[in-house]
Amino acid sequence: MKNLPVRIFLTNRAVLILLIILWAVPMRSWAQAVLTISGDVTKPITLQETEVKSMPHIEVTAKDHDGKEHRYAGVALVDLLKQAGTPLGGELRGKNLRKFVLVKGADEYEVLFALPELDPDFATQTILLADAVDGAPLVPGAGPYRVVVPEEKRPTRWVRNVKSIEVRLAL
Ligand SMILES: Nc1nc2c(c(=O)[nH]1)N[C@H]1C(S)=C(S)[C@@H](COP(=O)(O)O)O[C@H]1N2
Ligand SMILES: [Mo]
Repeated sequence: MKNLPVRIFLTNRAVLILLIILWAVPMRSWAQAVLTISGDVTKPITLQETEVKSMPHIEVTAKDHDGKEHRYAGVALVDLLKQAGTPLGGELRGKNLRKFVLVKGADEYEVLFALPELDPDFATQTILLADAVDGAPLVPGAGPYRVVVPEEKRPTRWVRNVKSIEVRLAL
């Protein structure tokens, strides 16, 4: 009988922990990742997942790290840059050719692309911000967005968990 208060305390604590878990697990999976496009652009933007999903998507086939071909779907990186007001196409001359793009993952992993690499007036491949692979959303370790550089021989620039895209001017 002496143990009753202790037992009630432990039971309450167990219930509390259970409630926290029940609350936190869906909060994590429901949390919407945001994507920011900022820096040397005329219209910096922050996009919700629903906004990215509603943008025109294209598909590319590319060899993964595992050496197998996969079908990636997503938004062309250039379309996101366009939305934020990045100089592209005919504007890619003079000083604008010193502008570059830094794509950053949630773990701060960061890679650089030159604007002509992303612009269809220059590039022959389409570099993608993929949100699906083989018809399914990317796994949490890679998604919701991952860069796909279809023709590149190593997947080093295939940034996982992309959270921001920044345009900068080289000095
Ligand atoms: N966010 C993030 N993306 C990343 C990396 C990283 O460390 N962090 N590593 C890169 C490297 S070096 C490689 S080889 C590939 C590995 O891809 P995989 O995870 O599909 O095997 O992811 C690339 N993308
Ligand atoms: Mo790598």
